[in-house]
Amino acid sequence: MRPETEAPLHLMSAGPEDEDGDVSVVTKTKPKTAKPPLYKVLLLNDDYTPMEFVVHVLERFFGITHAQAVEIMLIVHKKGLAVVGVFSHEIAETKVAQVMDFARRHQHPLQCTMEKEE
Ligand code: TYC
Repeated sequence: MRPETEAPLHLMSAGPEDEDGDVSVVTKTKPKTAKPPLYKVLLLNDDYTPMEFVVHVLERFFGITHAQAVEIMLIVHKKGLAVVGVFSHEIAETKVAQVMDFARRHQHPLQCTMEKEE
């Protein structure tokens, strides 16, 4: 657009082209909204909780298949701990509470914790 013919902002056409054939493109930068942090839910090994109980907990509260649950349980058993899933703070807190409550009610010392990612 030639500067000398430039109209005041409030009189400018909203259409795609002005009288010079210039196409106006509205560019907007999206305001950045901080991403909410994610939390890893960790399952810890112990010497007393039965393997089948851990597998059941994983299937029940983390919606994974029996085969995946066995895999994760064995990782925890061999390595000491494993990440079971990654969730928002609220969901992670709920999962931890569900696992801890279920283990306590069955008198198993199974421990589940959460940890902020990165
Ligand atoms: N180590 C337990 C056992 O030998 C099994 C176990 C696995 C316990 C995973 C806790 O998070 C756990 N019975």
